[in-house]
Amino acid sequence: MQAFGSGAMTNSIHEMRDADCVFITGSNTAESHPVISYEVIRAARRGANVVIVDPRRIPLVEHATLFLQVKPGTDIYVFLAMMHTIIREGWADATFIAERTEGYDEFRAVVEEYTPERASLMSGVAVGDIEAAARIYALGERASGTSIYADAAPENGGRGHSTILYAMGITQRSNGTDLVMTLANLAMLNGQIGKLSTGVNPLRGQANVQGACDLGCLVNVFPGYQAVTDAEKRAALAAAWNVETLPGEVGLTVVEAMHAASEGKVRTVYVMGENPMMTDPNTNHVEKSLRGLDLLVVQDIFPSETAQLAHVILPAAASLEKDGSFTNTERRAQLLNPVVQAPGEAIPDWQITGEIAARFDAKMGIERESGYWYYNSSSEIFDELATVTPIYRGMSYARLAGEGLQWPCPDAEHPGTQYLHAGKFSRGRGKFNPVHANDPAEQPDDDYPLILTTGRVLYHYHSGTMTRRSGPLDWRDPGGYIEINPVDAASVDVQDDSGVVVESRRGRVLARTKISEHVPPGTVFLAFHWRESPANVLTQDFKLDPVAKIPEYKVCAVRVEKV
Ligand SMILES: Nc1nc2c(c(=O)[nH]1)N[C@H]1C(S)=C(S)[C@@H](COP(=O)(O)OP(=O)(O)OC[C@H]3O[C@@H](n4cnc5c(=O)[nH]c(N)nc54)[C@H](O)[C@@H]3O)O[C@H]1N2
Ligand SMILES: Nc1nc2c(c(=O)[nH]1)N[C@H]1C(S)=C(S)[C@@H](COP(=O)(O)OP(=O)(O)OC[C@H]3O[C@@H](n4cnc5c(=O)[nH]c(N)nc54)[C@H](O)[C@@H]3O)O[C@H]1N2
Ligand SMILES: [Mo]
Repeated sequence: MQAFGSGAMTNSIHEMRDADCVFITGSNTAESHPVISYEVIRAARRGANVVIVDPRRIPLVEHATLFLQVKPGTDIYVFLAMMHTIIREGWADATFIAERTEGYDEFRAVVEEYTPERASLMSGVAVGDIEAAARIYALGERASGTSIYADAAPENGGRGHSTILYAMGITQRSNGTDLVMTLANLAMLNGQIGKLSTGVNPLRGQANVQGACDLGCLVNVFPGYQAVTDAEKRAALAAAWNVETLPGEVGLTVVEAMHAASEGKVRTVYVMGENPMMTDPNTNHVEKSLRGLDLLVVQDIFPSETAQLAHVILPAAASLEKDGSFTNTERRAQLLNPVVQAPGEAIPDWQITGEIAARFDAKMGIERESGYWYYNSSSEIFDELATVTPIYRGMSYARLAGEGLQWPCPDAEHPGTQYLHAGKFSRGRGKFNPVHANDPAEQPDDDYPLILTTGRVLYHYHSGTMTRRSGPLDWRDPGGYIEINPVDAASVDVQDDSGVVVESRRGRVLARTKISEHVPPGTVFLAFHWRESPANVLTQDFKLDPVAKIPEYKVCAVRVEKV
């Protein structure tokens, strides 16, 4: 948003297969986005270079032409050194920088300080690999074959198309915002944006997380990313919704709300489709916060760990039991159709919310006309969304039938937008943000000598409320293990499948070991799916990213001991 004026995947999924270089960092694409990883493998088979920067030897490394195995939390030195090299070698796209961007000189002065030698010392990656990654990405070099893009031909300047994919390894960090801006800088430096098979592509997680953000399920914006602090936008929305005023203060993010609850400043929490007892950082603190509330409401499809603490549980229908729309990672809104009946008293979330809102109205003497509050169907809600959300304005259920539409889609004739920033950035000129390196908030020391990194595995989903009820998935991956390098296993004196205690400054969990060369020495990996070995008992919530307020799930310090 700060660099380009729009915070979403710039390009589309199917374009990846035609890229000349795919640069992946902080995304375990084959396990977290398997279908998207097929596009990466297609690109590799067609001769593209696949460059991966990640602390773990993830499955897609098998298809990579270059793998930079960084120490957790040190990738920013590598990105800065890549840009240092690109400028030094004259590989930058001077025309693009001059015509389409601003802030270059200040940015360049910062990058000057980050040599490949310094990055190598910090990250453990060889200087030659950093320089090779810089060249391949900047010039869009292929491993073999010729580009399908005419502007990549040698007689036309010869720069191939490079695309960046990233996910939680970049954002779940105490300097996550800086890291995202660094990747945006990298793309602009080489003009690798605003064209097919290029861009900066955050792979979104939950099926409808992009849609939830687009609709204003964030603490600082109304639908369509209209700032709550913008008085003009607030007034326009108040008029559309037929109310006198709308709140203009930015709210609390999830982790901030848990802190406010433990300080007694938040007294009621209404949780809808989240399981913070498993997925928020520092579980012991979360539990204390939730237990101290006057009222905890949990609206879920299953009795989750969080629901166990609730005063009121509202049973919701699952995604396959209701209609509605999902907006996926490539900004594509698609219709959802019920295929099974909801069990028992479960009803769709919008109807539960509508029933509650109607009761507030009733208290104030306002009678509802029909349906759930003001709505009779999810399609009516969508129509209202379209009227108040410029990027969705041209959409309706009728138009979403079939393949759906990609925003921005400003009017009823607009075909939707496959890739953003063609010719011009959403904010006008792209902005280079000068960003310095920063280290993780918690570093290993004598008491807690190992780095714990957390994340996902292919067969399970988050807190496991859904996937761990499935026999076949449990058979494929029964879980509860921590990945540890043979070197560290030897120093802790454990074999494969030994019982260990993993302890951080926040708490301790029991786990089984899985000895693996996929993690480098000094780093252990624990997925956060296992209620018997809950990773978030260990993670820290004291230092958040200053802008996004995301916790540093990817780096904290632990010790491992045999039991
Ligand atoms: N099977 C499965 N798929 C899922 C999910 C699931 O639970 N299960 N969840 C969905 C959701 S909501 C999301 S957000 C996505 C998340 O998708 P990903 O972000 O791909 O998932 P993570 O396992 O968190 O992996 C992050 C990657 O970052 C790497 N990493 C760790 N530390 C660092 C670092 O310091 N620097 C860099 N550059 N990389 C680092 C890890 O080794 C890992 O490869 O997955 C979605 N897909
Ligand atoms: N250590 C560590 N922690 C992490 C992460 C990490 O990488 N490491 N990743 C973070 C990320 S990216 C994410 S997205 C979060 C995920 O965190 P959560 O969203 O808390 O995890 P889920 O298990 O997906 O929980 C969703 C809940 O919604 C319920 N549910 C499913 N469908 C519906 C529905 O239609 N309606 C309602 N009302 N409920 C429904 C499920 O049963 C479940 O209880 O975890 C975060 N936590
Ligand atoms: Mo996520």
